[in-house]
Amino acid sequence: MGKLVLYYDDVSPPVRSCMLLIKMLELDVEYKFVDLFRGGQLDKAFIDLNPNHTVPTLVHDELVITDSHLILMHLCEKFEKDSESEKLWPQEYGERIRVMNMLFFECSVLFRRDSEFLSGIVRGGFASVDLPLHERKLLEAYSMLESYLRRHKYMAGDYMTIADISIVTTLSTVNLMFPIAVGAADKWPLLNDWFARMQALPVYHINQTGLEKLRVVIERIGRFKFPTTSETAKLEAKTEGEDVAEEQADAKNLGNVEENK
Ligand SMILES: N[C@@H](CCC(=O)N[C@@H](CS)C(=O)NCC(=O)O)C(=O)O
Repeated sequence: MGKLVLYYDDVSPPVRSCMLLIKMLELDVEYKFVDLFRGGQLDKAFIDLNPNHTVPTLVHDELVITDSHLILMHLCEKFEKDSESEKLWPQEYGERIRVMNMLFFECSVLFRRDSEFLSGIVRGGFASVDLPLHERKLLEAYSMLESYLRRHKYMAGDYMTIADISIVTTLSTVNLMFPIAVGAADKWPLLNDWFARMQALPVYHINQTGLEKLRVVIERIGRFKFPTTSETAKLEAKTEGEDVAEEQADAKNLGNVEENK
C-alpha cells in the first residue's frame, strides 16, 4: 500500500475530516503532530514540505498532498473497497461531480467563513470581532446547506460521501458558537437531522476530541466562553496566566499567517 504519513493537529477541522476517513477505511497511517498554536507549522522542515504551511498534509510515497479535500479523494481512490454499499467517493461521473461540488463549497464558503471568524478571535480576542457580521455569514451558510439537504438526504446524494465527512468537521466547529439546534424547529430542520445522523457515526468521537481541544484553546486565547444553551456568547473576564500570554504571542503569528492568505 505504500507508506502514509499525515501531518496533523486535530484542533483543525480539515485535519479531523481526514482522521475520520482514515479510521473508516481502517488505514495504517503514521501521524506526525504539528502544534498549530505553538507555530509548529512554521518550522523550516515543514515549510520545505508544504510551502503553504497548513495541516493536514499527507505524504504518500512520492506524493505530497496539501489540501484535505484532495486527501479525502486520494485516500478513497486508492483504498476504498469497490463495493456497492461503500460509495464515499462514487464512481459515476455525475455523482462524483456532486461530491466535488460540495467539497469545493466546504473549502471556499463554509471553512473560509469559519476560519475568518476564528482567526479574528485568535488575533484580537473575542471582544474584537464583528460578531453580527460573522453570525450573518455563518448562518447564511447553514441556510445554504439546508437548501442542499432539501434535494437529498446527505450533502451530495442519498448516501453518505466524503462531502459529508468534510462538512461535518467544520460545521460542528461553527456549531460551538452558533448552535444549529436553536433553528431546528424552523430554520434548519434538515441540517439538524443530518448533523444528528453524522454525530451517531461510530467514528465521530475522533471529531469530538479535536473539537473539544479547539474549544478550550480558543476560549482561553479569546477570553470568552462559547454558548452552552443560548445563542449569545458570554464574555468572561479571565485572568491571564503566563501560558495564555505565550499562546497569544504564537497565536498572533498564526493569525497574521492566515490573514495573508
Ligand atoms: N483548504 C485547506 C485548509 C487548511 C488550513 O487552512 N489549515 C489550517 C488549520 S485549520 C492551518 O494549518 N493553518 C496554519 C497556517 O495557515 O499557517 C484544507 O482543507 O486542507
